[in-house]
Amino acid sequence: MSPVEGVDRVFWYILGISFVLLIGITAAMIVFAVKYRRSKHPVPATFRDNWKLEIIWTIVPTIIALSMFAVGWKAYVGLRTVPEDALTVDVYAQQFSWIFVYPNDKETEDELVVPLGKSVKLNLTSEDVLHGFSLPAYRIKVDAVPGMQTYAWFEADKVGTYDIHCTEYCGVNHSKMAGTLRIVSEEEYQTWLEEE
Ligand SMILES: [Cu+2]
Repeated sequence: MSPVEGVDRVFWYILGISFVLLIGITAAMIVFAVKYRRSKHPVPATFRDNWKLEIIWTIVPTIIALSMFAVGWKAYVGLRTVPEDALTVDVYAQQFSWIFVYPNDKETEDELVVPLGKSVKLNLTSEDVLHGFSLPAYRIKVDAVPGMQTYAWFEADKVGTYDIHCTEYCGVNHSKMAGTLRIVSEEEYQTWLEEE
């Protein structure tokens, strides 16, 4: 399972459970409001101490929450485990652009170009303030922190162009701090890499 599938699975899993709960709770509310309305039950009944019920409504939500954690943890591990053969690109965030540095020291601004079929590891840091590297197509959102190195990775599995955003408010031109990821064929990448 790719990290993208992992993240999407958590999203749909939690959304699905939320949806079932929403429908269930709303339906129960309506049924109770109608069935136990004042005109039918003028004197309210009192219930105390129901161990069975209390155990059920403690254990069942705990299991649901833990299962969300388990599904989320699996996706998280996928996002954090970089394949060994990954191509490494250093990423420097600065007000207000992204600098990409390739293995041969080629440098680009706001444009990340990578070859199709490769895993790409991004080593992130910031030259000034806190920035956030976000690549929604690959479900990546990692802070770029001054004086610290963070990382992200993705599998470049489809030719195309994808948006990169800054997701930490970093100054007046934060909204303009965007870039593009371009996934190209291996040959195209090699030619591009050698270009001045
Ligand atoms: Cu920024």
